[in-house]
Amino acid sequence: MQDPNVGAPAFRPAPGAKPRSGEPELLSPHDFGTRTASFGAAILAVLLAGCGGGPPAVTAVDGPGTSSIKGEVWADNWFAFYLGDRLVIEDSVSITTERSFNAEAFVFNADYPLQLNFVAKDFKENDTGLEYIGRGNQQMGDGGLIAQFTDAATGDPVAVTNDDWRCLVIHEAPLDRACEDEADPKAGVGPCQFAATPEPEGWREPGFDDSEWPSAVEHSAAAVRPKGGYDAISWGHGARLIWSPDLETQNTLLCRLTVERR
Ligand SMILES: [Ca+2]
Ligand SMILES: [Ca+2]
Repeated sequence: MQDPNVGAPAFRPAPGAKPRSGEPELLSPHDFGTRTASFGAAILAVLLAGCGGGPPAVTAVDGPGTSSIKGEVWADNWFAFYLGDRLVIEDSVSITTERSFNAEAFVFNADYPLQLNFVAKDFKENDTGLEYIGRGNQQMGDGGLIAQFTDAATGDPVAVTNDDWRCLVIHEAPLDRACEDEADPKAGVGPCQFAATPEPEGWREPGFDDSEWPSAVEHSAAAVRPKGGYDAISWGHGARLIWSPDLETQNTLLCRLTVERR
């Protein structure tokens, strides 16, 4: 068979055209600058990702209210934040994303008193409470939540997570930690029992009586081992990592705090 290149005329691609393999790529000065810039941006993105990223972009959330409040939140693995009954923001990374660790920063309007409400979830594959089921690293997984709220105009502290908050556990599994070592863990079978309850009616309302809810438990960074995004935020004003008592088996929490104007 005849080689199609034999006798073919010398080929010079138009500037910017995709080169055929084995041929030098010709770049106009404009292309060269553009490609160098995008290459630089790509390198920067990689470097930032490697460092856990810079501060998260601040999301502006529309809504009524005369005070502008900035919220910063890091959760293992996922959160939804409500002002009273109004959903302000959900963790932008799906809980089903492996290692879904990230921080969120946002600004929203509010009127005092503030009713701050979180739904916080540690990832679980199913009601066994386990993750990586059937893999070598099958485990209970652990949770953690930290948040700070400041006045967006003055930077003054408004609220931080600490043991002033009340947190109710609505999903706990496994009830026997031996479930973690089961070869074929099944929810509700053997040591893999679970306790799941619905959200109490009206719990996000300012007037809800949470006096029976346990106080949040402050956990050390050594215990929570906060990952991606946590270091991108300068936590101040006494903000603490909180959860219920058991970081591993208590998987879904409702946490609330009422803030009067200072
Ligand atoms: Ca987790
Ligand atoms: Ca867990």
